[in-house]
Amino acid sequence: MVIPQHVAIIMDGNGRWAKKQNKPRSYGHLIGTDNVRNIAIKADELGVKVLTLYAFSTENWKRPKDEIDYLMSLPAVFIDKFLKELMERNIRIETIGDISALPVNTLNVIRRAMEKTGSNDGMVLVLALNYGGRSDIVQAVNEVIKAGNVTSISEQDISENISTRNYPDVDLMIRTSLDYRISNFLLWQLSYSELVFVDCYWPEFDEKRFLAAVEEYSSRQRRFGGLL
Ligand code: V0D
Repeated sequence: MVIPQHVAIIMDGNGRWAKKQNKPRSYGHLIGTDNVRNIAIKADELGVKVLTLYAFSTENWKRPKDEIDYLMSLPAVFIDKFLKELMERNIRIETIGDISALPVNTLNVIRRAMEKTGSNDGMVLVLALNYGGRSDIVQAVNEVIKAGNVTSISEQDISENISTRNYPDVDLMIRTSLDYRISNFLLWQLSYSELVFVDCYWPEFDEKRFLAAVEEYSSRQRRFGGLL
C-alpha cells in the first residue's frame, strides 16, 4: 500500500449527525473531538507524517455565539483527555491560521500543548484554526513583499512562505458528510492532491473508513504509476 505522507481532512457533519438523533449540535462537536483522537492514532499507525484537520474556518465566526463559545472550549477538552497519549506516541501539535484572534484562554491552552509536544519528532497533528485558504495565499504574498525589492513573485516564493511551508505536499484530502466543496480550506496546497469524499458524518468516520480512504488513494497512485 502507498501511504500518503500528508493527509488533510474537512471534518464536516457534526451538527447534522447530532440533529439526526435529537441531540444538540454541541454533542456532535464533542463526539467529533473524540474522533480526532481516533483518526490521529490510526493515521500515526499507518505511517502518515502530517495530518492536517480543518477545526475552525474564518467563516465559522458567523455561527451563533453560543456555538462558537462551545467550539472554543474543545481544544482544552481534547488536550485534557489526550495529551498524555500524544506524548506516548511522540506526536507534535502545530496550528495553521490566525490563532491570535482566538479567545485568550483557548489560545493559552493551545500554546501550552504546542510547547509540551514541541520536541516530539513523530507525526505532526496540524489544527487549522481560524484558517482560510485565500488569506493564507495573501499572507504568503505579503511576506514576500516585506522581504523587499520585489518586482515579481514566483510559485516557489509562495510555497516557501505559505503556512504549510515545513510540511510535505498534501497527498490526500478527505471530506466527510458528502459536500463536494473545498470551502476555503487549503487552496494552494490541494493543487495535486487526491480528493476523497465520504458519505458519512465526521463522528461516524471511523478507523475502517479512514483506512478505506487511504486504500482508495493507494489504488489511484498505482494506476497513475502504471500510467493506466
Ligand atoms: C469541532 C470536529 C479538536 C470539527 C472536531 C477550536 C469541529 C472537533 C480541536 C483541537 C474541534 C484544537 C486545538 C488543539 C487540539 C485540539 C478542535 C476546534 C474544534 C475549534 F491544540 N477538535 N476540535 N478545535 N472540533
